[in-house]
Amino acid sequence: MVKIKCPIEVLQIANDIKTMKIRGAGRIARAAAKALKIAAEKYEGPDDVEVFIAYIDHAAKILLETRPTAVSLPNAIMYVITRLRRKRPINMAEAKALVAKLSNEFIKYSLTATEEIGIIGSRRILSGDVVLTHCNSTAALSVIIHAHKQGKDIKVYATETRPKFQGHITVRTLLSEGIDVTLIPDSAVRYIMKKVNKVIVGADTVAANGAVVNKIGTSNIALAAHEARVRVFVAAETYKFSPATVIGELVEIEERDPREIVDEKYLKENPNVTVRNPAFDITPPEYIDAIITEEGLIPPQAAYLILIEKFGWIIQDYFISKYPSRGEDEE
Ligand code: RI2
Repeated sequence: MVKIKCPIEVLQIANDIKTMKIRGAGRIARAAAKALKIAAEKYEGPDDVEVFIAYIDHAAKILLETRPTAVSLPNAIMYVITRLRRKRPINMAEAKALVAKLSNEFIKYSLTATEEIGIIGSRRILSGDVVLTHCNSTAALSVIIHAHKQGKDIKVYATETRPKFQGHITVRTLLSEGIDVTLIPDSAVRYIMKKVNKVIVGADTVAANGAVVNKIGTSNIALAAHEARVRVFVAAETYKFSPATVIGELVEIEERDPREIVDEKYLKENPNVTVRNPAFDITPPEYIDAIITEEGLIPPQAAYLILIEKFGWIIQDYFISKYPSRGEDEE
């Protein structure tokens, strides 16, 4: 089949996701959906829906190869592609319009979900609460900002989040909302935990057993919170739940360039030192009190129910591709 080149704008978005110019699990998902819409608009191949779908698949593949951990990215792409395939558009105009519609639909859903999480989660924040957050999560910040807008008096500790220092973005956002915020180094978490009474973080991926994959350091925070009897809330839209984990797939943890930790000179002068830069870690469900989703506040153990409700047919497809007899109709 003819291979049509991916437009430069799509390659640019893919590169921005890879280099973290566009970052945050929700943001990269929306950017990927937008990139597919741009790909559809820029299509210059033959007037053949099958070729068009193969071209969209190719763009999707490039986007999927950018970052491996946040499932929001493949879920956003899957949202567009599976519906495009199922709908079977009869001509090019319909196919292009459908990709644009699905992309807009996903983006709107994502933005609304973040708002709803803020409203739902804010009910658990009380005046006088001292909240600790890690990295920079739009969903977690939505909870804090909603609570503040309701007139609740809250104080926030934000971790720096080495090596990329996303904590500074969190601080800027909270300050611009007029919220009392203190920046702390990641290593001060256990020391500060005495003053904290709630932890709120985001998620890149939630597994079927309720384990949460989030920015490296999250599991240390959850452990320190558990020791100090401080509640841990995770704010996560349902497209951050991973359907592949239902069939036993593991979540790949992204290892980034060591030069985000040390410079080139250090690496040259210390050839025997191995520097590792894992970007995420896994917090087991036992250390999480609740996950705040747009579908409501759930115990982490209910992740499977969300997955079946939201991705049931995709999970079914996974099973059919592995065990074809499952797809056969019963007598
Ligand atoms: P929202 C980020 O990953 C952080 O781990 C953050 O907690 C998570 O995405 C969710 O962010 P990175 O892209 O979708 O900074 O809630 O590596 O904004």
